[in-house]
Amino acid sequence: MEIKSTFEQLIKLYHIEGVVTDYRKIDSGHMNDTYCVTVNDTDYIFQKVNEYAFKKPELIMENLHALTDYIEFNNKKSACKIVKFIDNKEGKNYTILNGFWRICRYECNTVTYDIIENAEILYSSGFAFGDFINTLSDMPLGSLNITIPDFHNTRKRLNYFFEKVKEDPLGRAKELGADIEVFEKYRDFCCKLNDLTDEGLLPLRLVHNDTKYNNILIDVTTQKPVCIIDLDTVMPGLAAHDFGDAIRFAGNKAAEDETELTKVGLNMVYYKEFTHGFMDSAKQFLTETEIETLAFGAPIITLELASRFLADHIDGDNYFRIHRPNHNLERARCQIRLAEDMFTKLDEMQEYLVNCSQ
Ligand code: GN1
Ligand code: MG
Repeated sequence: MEIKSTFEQLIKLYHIEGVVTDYRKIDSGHMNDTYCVTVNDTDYIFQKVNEYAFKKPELIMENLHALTDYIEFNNKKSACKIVKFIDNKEGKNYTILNGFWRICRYECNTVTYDIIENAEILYSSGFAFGDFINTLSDMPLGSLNITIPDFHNTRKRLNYFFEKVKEDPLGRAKELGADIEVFEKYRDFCCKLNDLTDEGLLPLRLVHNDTKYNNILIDVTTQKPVCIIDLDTVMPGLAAHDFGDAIRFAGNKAAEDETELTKVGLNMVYYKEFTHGFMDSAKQFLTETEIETLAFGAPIITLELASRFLADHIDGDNYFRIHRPNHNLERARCQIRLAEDMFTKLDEMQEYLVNCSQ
């Protein structure tokens, strides 16, 4: 069925008056299908949740209710707001109609960035992501559903990767010896956060778990964050995952899938701006051990993602949406290159973090 007629049917199920006058697909994000849909003169975001990645999407939507209720009832003042989906006529924040849909108002005058051109805008986003964890710090861990089990369990992610290498269903792994070796080399290192958590040295917190820079809507005029989006994986996790993933994305000199690997690397100016902002909101609650883990959280989460991209390539690209052949392989190689560059800068990263924590 034509997508426009799905939109037309959907709005009838909501308190949205008018007709669909325009729509366009928004191509950022590797999971969900996102559209900007204009109904008369008002823009909305219509999003179809990926049911391959999220086996029970209603759990996400329950979490979103719980998060907004928590923030509203407790009158939490945060640095920026979080995305809120509209209720349909039945009072539900999602609708099943040729898929699992949710709708929110489009935030006017905002943009998202895949690559950052100006380091100065990173301070406030770092602050916003740190503040997000702080805002939820009193919410009981058990009040949210687990939407993807073991989401940032790096040890399990690597075990799965090596299983896929062994299985090699499409014969793709046998040509990837040099890439696979990287994961053998860093496997123990990558389990450091698992080890510290198992030893009870790191607290679990409600964290965002997907702190890509394009998951913050930035005001076009002020260049300040307005709204944190993509709350699908807010679950108990580690501060180092949120910090590390944000650095992985915003700190990279190049795009996440850059194929010219000499362009890829950690920009320390970006790193410092983001870190300064993050620590200004997070140092009040982070433990000393957590602060010690933030810097190496960056290469760990970067290699974890590289292993996920590469496992998906080996498996036939079932999970991450690709835009060209070998796209997941290119993404994986870019992330490996980035992690290797981070390793050469770890001392400097750590030193800066310690300065910010004082
Ligand atoms: C996916 O949905 P999106 O594109 O924001 C993925 C993240 C990865 C990211 C890499 C549910 O995020 O874990 O870090 O791609 N989300 C899920 O760009 O797997
Ligand atoms: Mg996402």
